[in-house]
Amino acid sequence: MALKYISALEAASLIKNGESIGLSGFTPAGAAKATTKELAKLAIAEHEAGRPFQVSIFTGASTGQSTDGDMSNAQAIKFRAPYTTNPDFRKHVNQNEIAYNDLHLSHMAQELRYGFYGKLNWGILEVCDIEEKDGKVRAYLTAAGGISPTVAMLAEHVILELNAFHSKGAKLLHDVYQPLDPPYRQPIPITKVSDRIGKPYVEIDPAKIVGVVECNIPDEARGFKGADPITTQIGHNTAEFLVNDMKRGIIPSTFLPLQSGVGTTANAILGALGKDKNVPNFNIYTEVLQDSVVAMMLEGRVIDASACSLTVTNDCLMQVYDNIDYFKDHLTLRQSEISNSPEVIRRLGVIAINTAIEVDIYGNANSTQVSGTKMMNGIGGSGDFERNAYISIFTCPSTAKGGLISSIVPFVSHQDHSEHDVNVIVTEQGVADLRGKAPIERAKCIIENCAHPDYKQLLWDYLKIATGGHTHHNLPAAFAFHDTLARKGDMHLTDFAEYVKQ
Ligand code: 0RQ
Repeated sequence: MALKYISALEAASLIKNGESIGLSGFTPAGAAKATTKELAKLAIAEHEAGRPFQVSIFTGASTGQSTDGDMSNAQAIKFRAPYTTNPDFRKHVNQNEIAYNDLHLSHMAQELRYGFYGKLNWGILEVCDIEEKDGKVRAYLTAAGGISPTVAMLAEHVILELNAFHSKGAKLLHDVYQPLDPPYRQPIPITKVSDRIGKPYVEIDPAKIVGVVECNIPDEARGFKGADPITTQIGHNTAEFLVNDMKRGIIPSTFLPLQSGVGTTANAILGALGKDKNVPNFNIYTEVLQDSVVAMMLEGRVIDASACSLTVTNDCLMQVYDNIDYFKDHLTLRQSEISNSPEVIRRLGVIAINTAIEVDIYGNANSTQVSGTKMMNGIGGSGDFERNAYISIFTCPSTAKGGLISSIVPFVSHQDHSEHDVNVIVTEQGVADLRGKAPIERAKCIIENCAHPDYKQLLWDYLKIATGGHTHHNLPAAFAFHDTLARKGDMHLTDFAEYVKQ
């Protein structure tokens, strides 16, 4: 059966108001983008003609400007899951215009299959190559595994974006594997980072494919700000902590695979670990591979890596494609439900390092909501990894916004990770090792080691007025830091007397 080639505009025109779309990709890496860019324009035209036009969008994680940005600016997204980093999308979510469901990334594909979100009308997959064999179409993915096999299986209609920007060599990186659903699910047979357990392509019923859109569009992943003295110090503190744990025999001398989240701090930590001569060459089992890891792989510092996406700058992506003979043996791209699988993370003993917006004195962490109400990015895979890690580490600078905000607070204003899932907190001030500590000991350890000197006394003062049983709090004053920030613009000005009857 010959596949039909259509334009991105023709593809977009097929999608109707109220329908749901599943996209390839994980972060902007490998995200289908030609069709949604046209869809955003069509939505604007529909709105100008007085007709409603909104769709639901599901992907592996976030996407780039062509989908999350342009579509949200066009008021064309009704519902979106599971993650985003786009500033335009963030603005519309925080204006309450989009129903955004922020969920653990390992859950997305299976929840679609379980039917939690109803019918999936469209699947749009970005591919680097297409083959027809044995009556099936083999679609070769580009820079990410995402939820593509699930999308291809569930969608009524499929559009393939054949993006010539990606090298066909990308197909050598993929291990496509979709587990069966309960009660038939089997153990995922990954016992080391480099294991491959699936096929290099997504198999699709050709009858579903309505068209192939040829395009040549760069990936929309952005670079991160370079390391500054604070993130560099967090990196050093984290590396030193892990080396000590290795010397004490807690981490085996062969080391354990590392996961590191997204962002400036995450990049700096990996950079510091790479430079620390006490850390042996190591493996990475993560969801998002950033530029710093690709560089370390080329140096042989990182031996094998498994990820869901190559969320790298386009220069870095080209470096991978140019050295594909090396990377095909050392780098594996997987589906998000495998890269982030609790089962595999716990089996491999992954050390998880993610960044929090704020943490409280007991170790609860907020990764997503500024001041408890404004969405930043989403939980991403941080919960998948931290909950199941060998050692669960959260990092953050001790202050934000030039010192007006303390990242260590009496009580988190939103909770993504509970104290039960957090072993260690690292700021540029130091390291709080919370393992084996009761709540009050945790509070003292965090204030002493992680809080900024400007905020230490205020936090000690809070502990003095906090009472109770096992965990001490003063509920009227628990959000005094946040309330003071909202009223006076500076957490330094917190006065507990305003909250507590003397
Ligand atoms: O704001 O952009 O206006 O300057 O938050 O903070 O310091 O640049 O740090 O790039 O490491 O991001 C938690 C957002 C940190 C990220 C978060 C403001 C700060 C700045 C960004 P500006 P930095 P980073 C894998 C794992 C959740 C998902 C996750 C994240 C902006 O790490 O998205 O871990 N994590 N996924 O000023 C108010 C505070 C603040 C604050 C920072 N306490 N109050 N604003 N900021 N702390 C990825 C995937 O799953 C795909």
